[in-house]
Amino acid sequence: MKKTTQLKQILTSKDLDFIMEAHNGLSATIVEETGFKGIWGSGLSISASMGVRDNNEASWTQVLDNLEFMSDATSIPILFDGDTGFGNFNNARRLVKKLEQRHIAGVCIEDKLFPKTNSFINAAVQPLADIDEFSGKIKAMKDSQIDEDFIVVARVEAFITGWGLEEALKRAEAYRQAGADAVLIHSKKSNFDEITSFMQEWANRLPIVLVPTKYYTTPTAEFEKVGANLVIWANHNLRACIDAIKHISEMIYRDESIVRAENLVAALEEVFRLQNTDELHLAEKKYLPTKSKTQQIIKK
Ligand code: SPV
Ligand code: MG
Repeated sequence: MKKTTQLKQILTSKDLDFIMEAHNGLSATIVEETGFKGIWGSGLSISASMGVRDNNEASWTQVLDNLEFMSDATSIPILFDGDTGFGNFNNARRLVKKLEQRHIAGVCIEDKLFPKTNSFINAAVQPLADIDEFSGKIKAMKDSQIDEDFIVVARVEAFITGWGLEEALKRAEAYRQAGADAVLIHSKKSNFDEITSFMQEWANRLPIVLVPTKYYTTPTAEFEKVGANLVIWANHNLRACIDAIKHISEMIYRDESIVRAENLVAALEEVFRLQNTDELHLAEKKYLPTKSKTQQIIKK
């Protein structure tokens, strides 16, 4: 099944589904192997793994190149964190074109201004996009997609920037009318109150996506109870890498030896397996001349 259709089904099915952050081809491969139905192409994680900030410091084509590796390595859909769409409606619709060419299943855009800042940094002073301008951007994106199943998720940042329920609902409804396939309602609170109040009023008008990074102690059953469709585990693979790399680097630095580290890291064979090295061996047998033939050519 097409990746776009897979993501559409994940979003529209009655069951609550989960997608997991990845930030390069390797982590995307592992997310798929683990059993997740989809991948979150996190802006925070991709930028952090590039050693830059989540402020659109990496150009959108640099991010796209990274996404292409993720997409090539996997067969489950990627929902890409498209930040604010990298400009106005015109940049955003070109983004859709380029994502479709790379078999990315959908994109999420947030109603803030370019260059964006991560929602958990100085959120109260972050300006929101004009509703009409952002709605036009969504319309342009939906009008430009070639695959009818390509997904555009509209992310509402009203709660993040300190606005209330009324503003969040007004924005979500405007984006629904503009053609968004789903709404991501974001909250930086450590409890689930804002989301619960939103969900009561929203009443299933469109599929809802949640990112429980800050309200992570809320039991998953609550997400189901309020009728959410998709949960994004947004950054734990990146954070796991940071801890693992720190731990091993410090150990090897102190020991001036890799003896202790050897059994604490993945075996080299596992690296080769994740790279699908066996496939190349089989292809070499099929496509490269056999040794004896090569030797004959060299002799001649
Ligand atoms: C990301 O993963 O980049 C997100 C989610 O946008 S969050 O950082 O929680 O805002
Ligand atoms: Mg992001």
